[in-house]
Amino acid sequence: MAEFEPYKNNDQGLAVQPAKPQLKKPPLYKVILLNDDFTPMAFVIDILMHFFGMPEDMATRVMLQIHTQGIGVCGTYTKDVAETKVSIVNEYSREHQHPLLCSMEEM
Ligand code: TYC
Repeated sequence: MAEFEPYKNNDQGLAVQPAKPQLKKPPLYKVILLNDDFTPMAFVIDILMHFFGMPEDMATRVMLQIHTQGIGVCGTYTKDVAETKVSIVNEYSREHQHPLLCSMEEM
């Protein structure tokens, strides 16, 4: 067998294709809120500010959009983060006896 010689071209004429990067970007998920007839508007604004980091004016606009169109996006996150937001928001709403529904969708 041929000896391996450091500092020499040891590929014996073989063409070697460089490996493609194996990392794909993780899929993103939209966290959404659904409209209902009972949750107070102020409660929804509070959720958008405190769990989704929106300033009050943006939280108010998003709440009104959900109120008029039925659904709205609170943010986009990786799967684990989206799942955590959904369960924290739903738990918080139940604790306060509101029927507000938070859910997620793959983008
Ligand atoms: N429709 C509710 C009301 O009139 C307000 C509301 C907004 C509820 C957004 C849920 O995701 C929601 N009090």
